[in-house]
Amino acid sequence: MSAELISGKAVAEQMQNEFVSEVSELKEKHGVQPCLAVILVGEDPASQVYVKNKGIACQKIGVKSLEFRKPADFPEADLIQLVEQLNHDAAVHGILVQLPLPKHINETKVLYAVRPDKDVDGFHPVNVGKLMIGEAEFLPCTPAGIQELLIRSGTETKGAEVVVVGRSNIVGKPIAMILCQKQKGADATVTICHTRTKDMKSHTKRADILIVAAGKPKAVTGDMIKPGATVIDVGVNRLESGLCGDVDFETAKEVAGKITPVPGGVGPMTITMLMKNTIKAARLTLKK
Ligand code: L34
Repeated sequence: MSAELISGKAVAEQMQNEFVSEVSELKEKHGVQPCLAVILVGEDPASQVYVKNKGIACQKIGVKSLEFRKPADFPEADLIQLVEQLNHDAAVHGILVQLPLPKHINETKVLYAVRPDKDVDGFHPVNVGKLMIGEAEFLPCTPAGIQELLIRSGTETKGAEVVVVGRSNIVGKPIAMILCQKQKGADATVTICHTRTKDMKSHTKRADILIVAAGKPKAVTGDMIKPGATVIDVGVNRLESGLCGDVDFETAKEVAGKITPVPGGVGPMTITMLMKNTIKAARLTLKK
């Protein structure tokens, strides 16, 4: 058996095409061009690729993109000052500080500094809290992209056993929270596994939907997957042999019913949901 491929790349392209007309309408009818400010501190090679891809998406859709690239030793206080300056700039609708940040900077402190109504990442504690009670304005981009892929691939989430491998604030915890909400495209029974989980396989084997954000290449292999399950691979690892996910694709695809590839799976969806949130942030200013 060979699993059906869930192409994040194709879904992303389709959604981004829809955004093009949405953005031009915002411009024509309301004179507003959505504007995203992206801050990148340091020279992490992966972050540079992701930020570049975000810029390309902005350009394609007609979102104005401002990039602030700062050296690895950029002081925390200066970073917070830059965020505050963008908070006050009415022309900026969305602010994103690319993670991870260099060690000398307190990430939490920086995330607190972003105005919640410009927090297109959904990382500010106010937005994290709203997500928890089902009132989110901005869903974090990677989890939102995962949910969209489940919906568009026709994977039933209602009543499904979802197992999430990984408990990060960016992916594991928020996707678990999203999928257990009493809402369309959710309503699942969710288990979160992590590095201290006993007998990981006993959990992953039960999953109708297995979401892997372990941060470890090929951490999940075919023998850990329930036959016919939908497998979402969130990992992007740069090995000498090229990019690979946190799922061992070769063995997994023989067991899974549907599976996302790396690259071309969740990554492009993360960027697409960022575009969605940025457009939404621009719309929100019209109501004020
Ligand atoms: N603040 N930091 C903040 N917001 C985010 O939403 C992110 N994330 C994660 C890392 N740090 C962040 C991203 O943007 C991960 N992430 C991300 C974005 C884009 C891609 C992957 C992860 C992506 O474009 N992936 C391509 C492959 C690109 C490559 O590495 O060559 C793919 O097809 O998967």
